[in-house]
Amino acid sequence: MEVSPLQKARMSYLPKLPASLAGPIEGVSCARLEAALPSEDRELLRALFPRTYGMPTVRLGSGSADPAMAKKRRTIGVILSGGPAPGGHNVVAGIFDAMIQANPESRLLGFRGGPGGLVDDRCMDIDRALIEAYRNTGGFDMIGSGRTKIETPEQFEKALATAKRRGLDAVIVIGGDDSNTNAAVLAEYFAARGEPISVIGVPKTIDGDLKSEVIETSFGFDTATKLYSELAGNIARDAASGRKYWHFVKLMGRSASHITLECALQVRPNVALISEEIEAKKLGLSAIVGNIADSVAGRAAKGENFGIVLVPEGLLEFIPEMKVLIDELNEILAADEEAFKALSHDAQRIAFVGERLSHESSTLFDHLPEDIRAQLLWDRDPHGNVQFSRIETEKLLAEMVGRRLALYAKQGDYVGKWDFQTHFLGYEGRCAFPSNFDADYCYALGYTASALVAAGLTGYLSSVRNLIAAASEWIAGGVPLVALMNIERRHGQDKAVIRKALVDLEGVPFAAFAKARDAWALSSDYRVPGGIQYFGPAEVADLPTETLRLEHKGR
Ligand code: FBP
Repeated sequence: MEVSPLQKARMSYLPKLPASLAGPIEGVSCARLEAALPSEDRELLRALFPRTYGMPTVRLGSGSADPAMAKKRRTIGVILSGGPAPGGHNVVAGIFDAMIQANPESRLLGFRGGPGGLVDDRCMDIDRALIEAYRNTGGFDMIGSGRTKIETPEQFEKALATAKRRGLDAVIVIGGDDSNTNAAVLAEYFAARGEPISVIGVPKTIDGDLKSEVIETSFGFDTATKLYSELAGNIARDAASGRKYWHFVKLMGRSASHITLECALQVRPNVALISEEIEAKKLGLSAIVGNIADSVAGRAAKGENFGIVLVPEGLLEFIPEMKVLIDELNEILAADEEAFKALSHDAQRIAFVGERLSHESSTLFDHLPEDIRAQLLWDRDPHGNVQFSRIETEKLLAEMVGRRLALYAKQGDYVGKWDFQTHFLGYEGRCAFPSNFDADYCYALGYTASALVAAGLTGYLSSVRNLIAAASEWIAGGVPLVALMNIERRHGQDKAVIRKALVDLEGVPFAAFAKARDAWALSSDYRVPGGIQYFGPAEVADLPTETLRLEHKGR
């Protein structure tokens, strides 16, 4: 395969490692710290995960491990799970390099197409040649990804049968909150069956919502937000050049608004909606539209009939009346799944749910444009999530703002020219070449995952922190997966899942945004971050996100 000049150049990039992992694996000690417990639903989680509940956080350091254990010949299976995120291939490279360094006879198997690959035993050998071809590249195409939820007894049996057939010592799941829920459940299942097969997770997702005290960020967030910020900055400059459009830019990130917040800090748009704030302030759709229309009218009064609005992908679910509607839809679709699936037209589907909704939700549903109503009824993903990437929230808002401005104009509160463009930035950010930060972070996470396997642990999430410092000072370790879980309603049932970390409205990144946004609403001083730099001075090429920098400042 012919590779691009950039790919060729990136092949020789050597990711940096924390000092504690730089030597041989038998020189890595594993200190068990205090027990890590979930912040809520403890009794239920203890009952569901009796063998992996209450384990300690661990820290890897320079020291000595049991050499026989560390250098054991192992077969490890790896799964890339959920949406792609830049750096996944470097995680695999980190796992591979660490296990081969410990024992050159060890073997890495890649399960194809996500967790379903383990269930159905679809796998391939990952050898050095394959690793070399994918170092520092974006994408998950080395082995593919998928979103299968492992939950039926038959799926567990099949996963175990595959693991035994392939002689696996460990399974490493590289995934987001749902995928690591799979990892937690699998670890418990193997332990309950007395099978000595480790299950270790790696925190992936561009959404940035898989984090905690010890997981400072998920990988992929850095690269994806840099790419979206570049594009949003360019769009803002185009708006200021053409002076005729308001741009409504929806940004990926299923539920949490971390991506939107980071892009706002980078670009300084006229409006950026933060779903978590909207939920906390119980702002309805009408109030949100009013806020945007006020910014448009204010700018029009200065002769500036252009601007940029950033909209988080999952916004609708955080608007109180929409959340009630979506919850009701989820229950209806789960309860009457077969009857609903038998319907073949949008109009029939809309009528079907319309009859079953409460009076308030049915009134709201009726007022939404027909294409949005249809999009709200599209299939949930295998984990029960509404697929917000497919709902055109940016269009809904732009159209509603247009209607509100017409009203303002009638009242004499708006004199201006209204025209808009809509964009969705999502898929284009998930497979970019990882930034230097993500290339290093991913490699370190993979290396750490291998070291956790070598320490005989199961049910842990690989953790690398102190990420604002030089990579040599990063701290590697692991956090028990169950400590990150809570109970949530999915597919009409209560389920134990890894808790999504939403934007902290008390946190420093949000405070920085909230302080500046009133000025941004009327100003055209957009900030244009430009493209990701892979080479050049560290202050340009190795910059972490504003979110990470400000969060560290707040510690
Ligand atoms: P993960 O949580 O699996 O990392 O997925 C992230 C994401 O990119 C979301 O931001 C988005 O809503 C979703 O995947 C889209 O999923 P799909 O690739 O199935 O369309």
